[in-house]
Amino acid sequence: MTKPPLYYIDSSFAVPRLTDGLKATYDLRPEPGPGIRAVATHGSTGIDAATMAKLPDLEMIAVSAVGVDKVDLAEAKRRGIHVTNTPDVLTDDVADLAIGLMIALYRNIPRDDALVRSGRWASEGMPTLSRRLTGQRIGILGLGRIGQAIAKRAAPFAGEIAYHSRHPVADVSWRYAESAMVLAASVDILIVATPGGPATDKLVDATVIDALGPNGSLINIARGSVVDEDALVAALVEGRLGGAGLDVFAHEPHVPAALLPLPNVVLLPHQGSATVETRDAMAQLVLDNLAAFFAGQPLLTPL
Ligand code: 8YV
Repeated sequence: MTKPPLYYIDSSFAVPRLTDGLKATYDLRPEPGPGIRAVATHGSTGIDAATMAKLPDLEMIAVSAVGVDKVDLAEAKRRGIHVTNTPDVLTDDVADLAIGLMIALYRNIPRDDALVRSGRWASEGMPTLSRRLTGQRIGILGLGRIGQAIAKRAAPFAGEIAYHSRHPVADVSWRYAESAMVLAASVDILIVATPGGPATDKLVDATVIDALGPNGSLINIARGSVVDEDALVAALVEGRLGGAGLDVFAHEPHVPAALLPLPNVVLLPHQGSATVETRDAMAQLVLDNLAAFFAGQPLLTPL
């Protein structure tokens, strides 16, 4: 049986489970063109309207990510193109990493690991003291699946859990803050867990960062676009923000050079969902959604 053509927008986020599965089942095309009914892509690459225009027969876009901010959803809707993503299977990993970034930042794990690894411990002696994480007030910006998973992990050791979302979330006991600003002004750690895209673009701006203040810390495991990165860098360099743990950036894989020497920053290369187990599960979900589409069956995780 001939393999249906598929336009695959590859990414450094890809794993063999996905690329091998796509190659085994589809005629992977390196360029868009007529006759191609489906596209597979990643959260970091998505697909824009210009590319969709080169796919006159496109009916299905399968995204290996929960975040679809790089997919032109308005154009997909206008053309009646199905879009699927990979929610739930990555929630635990992303929430775990948010906790890990908080611990790494508060306890200076990268700094102290480097001290031991470099052999400087004997000559330099004990490093300066870190800060206690237990008891800190934690604010979560965006209380969706990932935000709620973070809150449940942090609640046993946090002084308080508070959040801001567009609307209060039913059946949660945590304090609701009316805005990102109000939330930032009332917590010690602000964790960004919102979707990316126009609705959240630079939601964490200079005023929110200043409200968090010199004793505050920012954790971002969502999208770089949600934070005004220039304002963040300036606040960290000038000491107006106490610290940051960042897994995402405005222009990945490029990271502002001013961040690199700062001791009060932990930097990761977009690792939220980057475990063997989760990326395999995401890949399988992409493959299963594509198989359902071509079989004329209901899609597993349509937007
Ligand atoms: C990567 C992510 O974007 O799920 C998301 O939204 O940010 C990550 O999983 C990547 O697309 C994984 O393939």
